[in-house]
Amino acid sequence: MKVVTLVGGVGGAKLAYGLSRIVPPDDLTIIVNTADDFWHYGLRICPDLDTITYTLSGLVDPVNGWGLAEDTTQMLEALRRYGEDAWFRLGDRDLATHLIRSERLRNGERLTTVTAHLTAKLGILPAILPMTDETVATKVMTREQGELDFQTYFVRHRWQPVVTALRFDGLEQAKLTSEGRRALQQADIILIGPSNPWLSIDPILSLPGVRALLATLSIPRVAISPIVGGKAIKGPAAKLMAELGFSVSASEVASHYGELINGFVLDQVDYGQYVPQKQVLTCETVMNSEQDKVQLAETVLRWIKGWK
Ligand code: FO1
Repeated sequence: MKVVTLVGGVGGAKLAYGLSRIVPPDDLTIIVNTADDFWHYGLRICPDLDTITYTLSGLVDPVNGWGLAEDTTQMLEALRRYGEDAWFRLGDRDLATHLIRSERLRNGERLTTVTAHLTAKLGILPAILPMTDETVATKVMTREQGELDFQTYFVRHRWQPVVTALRFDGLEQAKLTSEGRRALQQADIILIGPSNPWLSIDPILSLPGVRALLATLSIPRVAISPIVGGKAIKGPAAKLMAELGFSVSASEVASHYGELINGFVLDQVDYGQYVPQKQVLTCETVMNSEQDKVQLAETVLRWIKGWK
């Protein structure tokens, strides 16, 4: 059973971790949002790729859900000595990832092969694929500050400005990688992780040809809601939905994906929500422990395998 999962940051990483414990590595492909990526002090930072990589390798900071566990901040302190704001918290050990990646990208390597190198060195067996090798950058139009780069909105302003619109710069020139395309074409199951639909999953789905490709695949295409009991498990999904004029509910997430999905997983606290024209699984979706992650992956895959 070949499983492809589309994911963003922390929520998606937890599902990917659960899947990696139960799906043979050759049968699992993780396609990751790269529209959060940016250049910072000459370094190429790919937060979602790194969150997935650190989570699967067991190195992730368990408190933040991103960055490396027990990392230190001496570099940031040194930056501040020069009067720098140092608003983006790059840990000292985390820097190694960005140094290697930036050097290799500058030498003309694709982000796909750089990521394969980094993940292999950390002992990760499933394929972790950036959605594209080209640059796509989320731009956030806000009421207070006009248009902001994604990390400026998300980290510097702690996602407090009111969002009026989103756009993905560079999307028209970007393409899904050949590896990602092949994985989707050979997939038996596609799972959209409990990541932010607007910020993390839409950039992947909006790459030229991706929605059309998914529509040709007569296989289970299932999304897991990141909205539980009218709240986001983590991050700005609920606030953003309200600001963009949507009701904040799991069923609204299902209708956002529309016909791209034919199955939807919502949390047991949302039991009974109206999700038309899809197979629906209601179960515990909040992943705190390692066991929760494996259990959600197992429950969802078992349910899908039972589809008629
Ligand atoms: N998120 C924060 O909220 N504050 C940070 O200072 C921060 C630093 C950071 C450094 C490396 C990295 O890989 C991720 C980092 N993140 C930080 C997380 C990340 O920027 C966001 O969670 C994602 O872009 C949203 O998915």
